[in-house]
Amino acid sequence: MKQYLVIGRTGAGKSSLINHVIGQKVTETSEYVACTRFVSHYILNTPEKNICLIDTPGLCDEIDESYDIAYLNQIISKVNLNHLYGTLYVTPLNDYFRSDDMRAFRLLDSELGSHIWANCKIVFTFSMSVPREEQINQADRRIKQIENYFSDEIKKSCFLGFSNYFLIDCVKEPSNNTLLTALLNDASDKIDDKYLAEIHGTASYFYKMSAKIKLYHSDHGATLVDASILESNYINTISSIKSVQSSSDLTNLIKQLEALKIKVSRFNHRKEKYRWSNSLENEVISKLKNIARSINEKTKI
Ligand SMILES: Nc1nc2c(ncn2[C@@H]2O[C@H](COP(=O)(O)OP(=O)(O)O)[C@@H](O)[C@H]2O)c(=O)[nH]1
Ligand SMILES: [Mg+2]
Repeated sequence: MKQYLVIGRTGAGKSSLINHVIGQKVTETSEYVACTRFVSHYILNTPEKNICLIDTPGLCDEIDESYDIAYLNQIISKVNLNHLYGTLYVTPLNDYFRSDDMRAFRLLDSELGSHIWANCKIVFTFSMSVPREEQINQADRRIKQIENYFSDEIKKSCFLGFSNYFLIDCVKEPSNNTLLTALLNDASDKIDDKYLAEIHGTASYFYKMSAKIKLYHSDHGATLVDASILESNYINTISSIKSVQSSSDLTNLIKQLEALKIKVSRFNHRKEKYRWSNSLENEVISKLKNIARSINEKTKI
């Protein structure tokens, strides 16, 4: 079953959205108070497919900040994060990108792990509160702000953009079922064979380098012991690359390679072009990030 984690500020319309997608009132909503205090799973069964939407309490609201860690721990203990199919980030279209949203992104990224962004859709609620002709521009503007925020401020994150966006109004346009249809047919997580071949092809770099490390380690300031540890790290990477099948695998791989880059960056060849961290970045990481971006672009509606 495809499981989606539904996140966003209190009052963004997360619980309303879940009721809207499920087609009946399964979870409480409130105009005035943060009424969702617990993480809850809601399942929709259709004859062909099932989906599960996971409602969460809003992070970084005006109430006591100490709640955030308790809420995050609740998510960690109640949700099998490795089995998430995607994330729905819910935000009102008639709002702006606030500092508490930024803090929520930082906390989610550091506490739940970057892989929650692997197939992340942004759902703009309250869409009918914005004139129709301005809706798309407003949505595009906010998506840009969030994407820039990640690239400028949460540099270590594996967030590579939203895979889809939706304009919904749970109150004024309750019969719109575009989101439900998209969730039932969501296959954006499986990578096309064309991209898979490019991703798997990057393994050749690690075959080549695992042989070179032991030959040239002293030019890089690495001992023979360092070199054998790195050699096995590089060889292990080959199997991680070969097993990539989905967008979330790709996100995890990029994360693993970023960690490897940090590890090898303490070895410094005097010529910049030979530095292991530079070649890893230029020959592999940036290529994989571009592939991930193209995959995201392609699945946008
Ligand atoms: N007009 C309008 N009101 C909405 C929409 N989504 C939620 N609301 C209202 O906003 C309030 C907060 O919604 P709720 O689902 O409890 O937000 P949550 O805290 O994110 O779960 C409720 O009064 C909802 O009726 C929407 O798309 N349009
Ligand atoms: Mg709620």
